[in-house]
Amino acid sequence: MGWRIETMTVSEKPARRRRKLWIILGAVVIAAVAVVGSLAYVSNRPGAAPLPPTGPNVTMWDNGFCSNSSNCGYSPVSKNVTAGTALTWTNMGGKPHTATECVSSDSSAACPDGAGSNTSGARAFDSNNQYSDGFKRDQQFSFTFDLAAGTYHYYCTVHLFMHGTITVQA
Ligand SMILES: [Cu+2]
Repeated sequence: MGWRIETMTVSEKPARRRRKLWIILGAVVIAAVAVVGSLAYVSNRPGAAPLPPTGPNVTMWDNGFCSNSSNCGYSPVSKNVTAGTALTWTNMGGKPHTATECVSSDSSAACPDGAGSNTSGARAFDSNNQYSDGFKRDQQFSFTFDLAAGTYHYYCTVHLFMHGTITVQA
């Protein structure tokens, strides 16, 4: 009699405990998938580009994340200036960004349209010369466009999908 009771408690308890462990494990997996999924959603959700600033200015923006061209970039993307104008980029986002002029050795991901009007092979402007790892919120970078008329492509070396152009007019 005592022997039968002992086998029952020994054989039933671990099975119930194992089922409970599987339920807990399942809940943990579901919670982890939910957390990863919502993080992926938040980091990839599109944001609205701010209105372009007035004057010779370009805003760099992001919505706290910068994962594709729909949630960060330059505003305006294309800017016209007359030759000799000093143009200022201001980072209004939460991520570091750069304004790096395209040269022919850049990858097609960074500069899909090539180097544009810069045929020298050396960058006409690059904010990395002033801020080595991109400049941060409220920091600024200026460059005086004493360049030949034409369109100059640039990108962000931190986020290769951030593209912009400055067109210098005589
Ligand atoms: Cu960037």
